[in-house]
Amino acid sequence: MRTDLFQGHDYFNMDDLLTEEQKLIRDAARAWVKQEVSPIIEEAAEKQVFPQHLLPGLGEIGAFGPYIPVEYGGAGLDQISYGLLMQELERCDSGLRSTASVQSSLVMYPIWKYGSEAQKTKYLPKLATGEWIGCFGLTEPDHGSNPGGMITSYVEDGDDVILNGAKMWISNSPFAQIAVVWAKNEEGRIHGLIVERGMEGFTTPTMKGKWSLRASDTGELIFDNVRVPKANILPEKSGLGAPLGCLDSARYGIAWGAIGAALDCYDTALRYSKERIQFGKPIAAFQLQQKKLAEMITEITKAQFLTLRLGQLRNEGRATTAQISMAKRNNVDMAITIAREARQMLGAMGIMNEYPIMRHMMNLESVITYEGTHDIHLLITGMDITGENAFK
Ligand code: TGC
Ligand code: FAD
Repeated sequence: MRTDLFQGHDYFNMDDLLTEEQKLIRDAARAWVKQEVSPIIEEAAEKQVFPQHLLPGLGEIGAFGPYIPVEYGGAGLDQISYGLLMQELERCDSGLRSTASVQSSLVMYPIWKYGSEAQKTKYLPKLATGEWIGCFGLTEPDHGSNPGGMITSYVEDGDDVILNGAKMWISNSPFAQIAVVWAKNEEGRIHGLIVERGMEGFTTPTMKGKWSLRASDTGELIFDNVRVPKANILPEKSGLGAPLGCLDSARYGIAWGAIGAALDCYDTALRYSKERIQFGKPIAAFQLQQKKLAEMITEITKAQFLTLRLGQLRNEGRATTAQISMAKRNNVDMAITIAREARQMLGAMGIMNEYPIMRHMMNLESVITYEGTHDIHLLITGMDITGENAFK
C-alpha cells in the first residue's frame, strides 16, 4: 500500500473565488479521505465490495445531503460546497462519490423536493447520518437511455398500491434500507414511491462481474406484487420530469467528481514523471511527456472554471438542464482521456494497483455511461442549440 501523497492543483488561482467555508469543507473531506479511505480502497475494489463501515464518516463530513436544510438533518450548504465534496470523494474513487451522490441527489433530493412533510421527517434525518442508505430505481433491463418507456407499474388496492416490475444497474441496492422507485400508475403516469426493505415481494439481488466501479455495490430491484402504502408515494411531482429533475442534481455532482478523478491521475503522473529516470533523465524532461502533462492541466483548469460557474448558476437557481448536461459530458470525457494518458506515462507500473490510475480509468467507463451516456448528453446539447429532437 502506497501513502496517499495527493496535492490539489489550482493553476488559475480558483481558490481565490471560493469562500473560507467552502475551502474548509473541501480540506476536511480531503483529510478524511486520506486517512480513512485511501488505505483500504484498492482492497475494496479488488474484493468488489463497498466498504460500508465508511457510511457514518461520510455522514459526519456532510457528504449525505449537503444542501438539504439543517431542519431535516442536512448540512444546509451551498451548491459549490456540494460539488467540492463530490470532487474530493471521486479523487479517491468514483464508487465512493457514487454512494454520496445517489444518497444526496437521487434519494434525499426527491424526498425533500417532492415528498410530504411526514416523509421528510421520517427519512431525511436518518439518511443524512448514513444510518439509512437509499437507492434510486429508474433504469430497467429494457429501458436505459429511454426511461420514459419503463414498464414497472402499480395498481391501487385500498390504502395501498401493488407494485410489479424490475429495475437493473441500481447503485447500493444490495444493502439499501429504502429505494426511491419510479413506476407508472394505472393511467401510465410516472410517480416516485419509497419502497422499504422488508416489504414482502421486494428483493435486491447483487450484480457481480463488473470490471468498473468495483468498490460500489450494484444490484437489481425486483417487485413481485409488493404492497406499498399510498402514504409512500411522493405527492408533489409526477411525470418523467420528476426523476429527470433528480438527475440534474446528480449530474452536477458528477461534473465536480470527474475533476477529482482527473486531478488524482494528473498528480500521480506528474510526481512519477519527476522520479522515473530513463536515458539518464527524469521522463518529465522529455518533450512528449511534458506535452501530455501540459494538456492535462489545461483541460483540468478549463473544467474547473466551467464547473465553478455552473455552481454559481445553481446557487442562483439559474442553471439549465442543458448546461449541467454539457458539464457532465465534458468533465467525464476530460477525466477518462487524462486517465488513459496518465496510465501510459507510468509505463508498466501504470497497470498496477500500487497506483490509482487504472482503477480511475476503469471506474470512469461507468461514469461516462450512467446518468446519461456521453451520446445522450451530446444529443441534449444538440437539441438545445438547434431546437431539433434527435432522440427519436
Ligand atoms: P422529454 O420529452 O425530453 O421530457 C419528458 C418530460 O420531462 C420534462 N423534463 C424535465 N423536467 C425537470 N427537469 C429536467 N431536467 C427535465 N428534463 C425534461 C420535460 O419537459 C417533459 O415534461 P412534459 O410535461 O412535457 O412531459 O423526455 P424523453 O423521453 O424524450 O427523454 C429525454 C432524455 C433521453 C434526455 C432523458 O430521458 C435522459 O436523460 N435519458 C438518460 C437516462 C439517464 O440519465 N438515466 C440515469 C439513471 S440514474 C443513474 O444512472 C444513477 S448512476 C449512480 C450514480 O450517480 O453514481
Ligand atoms: P442503452 O440505453 O441501451 O444505450 C446503449 C448505447 O446506445 C449507448 O451508447 C447509448 O449512447 C446509445 N443510444 C441510446 N439511445 C440513443 C439515441 N437515441 N441516439 C443515439 N444513441 C443512443 N440506473 C439507475 O436508475 N439507478 C442507479 O443507481 C444506476 N447506477 C448505475 C451504476 C452503474 C455501475 C452503471 C453502469 C449504470 C447504472 N445505472 C443506474 C444505469 C445507467 O443510468 C444506464 O446504464 C444508462 O442510462 C444507459 O442505459 P443502458 O445501459 O441501458 O444503455
